[in-house]
Amino acid sequence: MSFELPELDYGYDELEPHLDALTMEIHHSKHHAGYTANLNAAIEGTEMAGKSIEELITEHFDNAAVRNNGGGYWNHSMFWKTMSPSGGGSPDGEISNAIDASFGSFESMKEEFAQAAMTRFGSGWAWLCASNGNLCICSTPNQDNPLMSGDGIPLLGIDVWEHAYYKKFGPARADYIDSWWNVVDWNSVNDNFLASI
Ligand code: MN3
Repeated sequence: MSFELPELDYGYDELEPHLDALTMEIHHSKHHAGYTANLNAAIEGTEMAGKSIEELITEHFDNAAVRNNGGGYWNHSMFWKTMSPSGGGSPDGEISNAIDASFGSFESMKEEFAQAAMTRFGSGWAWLCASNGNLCICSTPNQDNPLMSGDGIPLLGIDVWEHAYYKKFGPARADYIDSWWNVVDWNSVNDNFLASI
């Protein structure tokens, strides 16, 4: 069994003007496709073939090809699912209550999340996670994620590799983060939260 590049639920241009179509196309059809192909190459013909992506990235963390490409596969698959042309605004439902309980307010959570994304040196991700009944924020380098370390179950993540924003925003990572909130699909984040508890 091999992994397939997941299709997006929207067109490359449908997150405009917040995320540009060219970046979306390259990010999905080149970067994510590359992680997918390299992951398949790393596991083909080994005892790892047939394992779930979660099993691969947690049980074979010490295998650099699986860690990097499996992480890239998992992280981007979640990233696309938690964005939508109809996204943005503020959450409601269970995830909203959980955010208020853990951070005091939605605005406080956004500030802490943006800080984690801004201070991730070099390439990586910032995450909103569920952990032991609370929500928490962290960041990881490269294509690592909190599943690998057991630090939490990711509910939402932002890719802060330069390939995610440089064409439109140049070095202005803060502007990319500001813009990205406009496409976050809180219904999807809420679904991830409900699945985590
Ligand atoms: Mn990426």
